[in-house]
This record gives sequence, C-alpha cells and structure tokens, in this order.
Amino acid sequence: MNKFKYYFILLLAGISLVSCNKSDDDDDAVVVPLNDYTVQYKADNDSIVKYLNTNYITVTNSSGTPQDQDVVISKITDPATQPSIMSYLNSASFPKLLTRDVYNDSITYKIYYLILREGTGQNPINTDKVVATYKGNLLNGTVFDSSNGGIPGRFFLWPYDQPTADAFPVIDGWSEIFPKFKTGTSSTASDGVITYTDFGAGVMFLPSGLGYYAEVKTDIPAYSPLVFSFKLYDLQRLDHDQDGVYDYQEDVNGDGYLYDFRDTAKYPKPTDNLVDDTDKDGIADFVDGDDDGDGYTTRFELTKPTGATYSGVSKYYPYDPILDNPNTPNTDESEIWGIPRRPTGALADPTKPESITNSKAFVPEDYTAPGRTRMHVDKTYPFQKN
Ligand SMILES: [Ca+2]
Ligand SMILES: [Ca+2]
Ligand SMILES: [Ca+2]
Ligand SMILES: [Ca+2]
Repeated sequence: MNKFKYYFILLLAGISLVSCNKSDDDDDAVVVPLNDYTVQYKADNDSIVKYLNTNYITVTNSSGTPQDQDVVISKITDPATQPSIMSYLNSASFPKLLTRDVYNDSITYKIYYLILREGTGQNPINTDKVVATYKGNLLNGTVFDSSNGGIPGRFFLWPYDQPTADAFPVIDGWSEIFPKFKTGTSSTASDGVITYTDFGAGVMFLPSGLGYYAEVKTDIPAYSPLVFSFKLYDLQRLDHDQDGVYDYQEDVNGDGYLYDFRDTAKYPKPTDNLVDDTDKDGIADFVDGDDDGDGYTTRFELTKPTGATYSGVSKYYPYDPILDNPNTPNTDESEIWGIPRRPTGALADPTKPESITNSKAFVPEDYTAPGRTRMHVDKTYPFQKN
C-alpha cells in the first residue's frame, strides 16, 4: 500500500520525489508526512477567494518606463472607490480575472489569474524559457521577493529543467500561467539598455501546492498561497528532445501545454485530453526522439532527401520555411521546404487506392501549409516509406 508518501521540494528546481511504502521504517522518522493535497487546497482556495474579495489593485500605466505595469495591492478601506480584485472576474475589459484548471499532485487546482495586459508578441509554451520580472507577496501583504525595477531574470518554465548559469526553473504555478500571456516588443539603445513595450503583464494567485507547499523559504512559511505580479518581456523557444522540432510545435492537441506524465507520483491519472503522445508509449512527443514509434528518429525523418529541389540553408527540414527575400540579392535566406504533411498530390496509379506501394505525390503546399500536421505524426497517414 502506498500509505505514506514523502516529498522533498528542492528550492526553485521543481519537485523531486521520494516515496516510501513502509510506515514503520525508522530511517524515515525525521520526515513529517505532508498535508493532504485536497484538504490543503480547499484551505488555500478559501484564503485566496477572501483575499480577492478584500483587496484592490492599482497599476502603473507608463509605457516605456521600468515602472510600466507595476502593481500595488492594498486592503480595501473604501469600497465605493476601491473595486475588489474579484470584481474583475470574467470582466469584458482589462483588468480581467480568469481561472485555469490545473491537474497536479493528483488533484485539480483552480488558479485565479489577473490579466492586466495580454501583450502583443508570442505566447510561450509551458516548457519554454522566458525573460521576466516579478514581485511576490503572501496573502498578508508581506513582499518576499521582487525583481521589478531591476534586471529581468531568465526562467525555465518547465520545472524539471536544470538551472544554468543564467536561468532557473520555476514553480509549477508559473509554468501554468505564463503561457496565458504574450511577450511584447523591445528596442536596444546604443548603450545596450533594452526597453520593453507592450509586453504581457498580470498577477497570479497560487495555492501552496503550485508554489513551495510544505517547504519553508526565506519569508515564506510552509503551506503559503503566493501572489506574483509579473511582466513577460521575451521568450526563447526550446527543443527538449533536440529532434529539430521546437517544443511548441510538438503540442499535438494544440492547448499550449506539454506534460511529461512519466512522473506517475505527481500525475497518477492523466486524462487523455492532456496528453501529447503520438505513439502512446507514455513518453510525450516533446521528450520522445521517435514520436511515432516506428523505430526511426524524428531527426532522421526530418533529414531532407538529396536533390536540387530540396535545397536550402539546412540539411534538415525546418517547421516553417523561410522564403528568399528579393530585397537582399546577395543573401539566400531560402528554406523553401518545411516539414511535409501527408502528400496530397496525384496518386501514382489513380486506378488503385492509396497504399504504401501506391502513394500520392507531394505538392509544394505540402511543405508550407500553415498549421499542417507533420506526416510522421499524422495517424491518418500510415503509408510512410521510411
Ligand atoms: Ca523537439
Ligand atoms: Ca498540449
Ligand atoms: Ca511517445
Ligand atoms: Ca519516427
């Protein structure tokens, strides 16, 4: 029986798990069992709802300055002039308070998050690297950390990533909420100072299970719900299985999120609608070097056939081809062939049905159509000749 599970939460590096099946093991005497996730979440959610009902927010709108989208959250003293944060729930305009359901720790959390501004650039997927600033406070108002006004930090949104010299992995709550926002635009002055404008900005209200849970951090007691205001400045796409297809292009169900459900302690019962796993071997496409399980690596499948028609700057198909720019006659940007979808041209023998020996021809659009499904992960196309 898996009666007791003990979890050790490592600083920002996400969660590592140690479970023990024997409740009478003396070696574990120093480990305190964690609070039940369902019970703790209910208590946290009650506290967060109360916080949203009893506090109001002021936002600095000062485009082009480091203070743009800074927020101050204060207790309501005059309800007539200080609308509660909860009053923005599903608002038609901004600020807009929304919720997101998150499956984690074997339960489903509902995260409240406030969109101050959506941003005008790209949404990160929850395994990308982002450039951001933030300010964190407890529900009692204590600010425990802040990078606002300082140098933006770099963060791995996937909690399982290892820290590097310039970036840290984040808590699960950040991983879930940042993909709801977009980056903005940036300009670099001659002195190297980068100014960000029109970036996404918001506030997330996290139950402790999506923060540090039982772990005690500086100025953060165990089981603390956390409030983070943040600004999403920039992102870097990552390719975790290094197969040449960026993570965000391996989001098979297109929901903007990727999960590695091999962590069965954290995810005992993932529902099918959360899974991006073409060959259903339990390894999600973004960490599976052979997405379709045919024994050939995706990297191999994305190698261009030799021949003049497949010319371009890379040996491999990119997902999005780049057309040559006629305004730069001395440079060939051309990458006219993207990863193909299933061929849609004429059958080799139109009198017989499509089969592995009677395939359709590729037409140019098969390599460029927006939103196409790569042929190697297209379950409607079993006729690959690899
Ligand atoms: Ca990949
Ligand atoms: Ca997905
Ligand atoms: Ca797989
Ligand atoms: Ca394959």
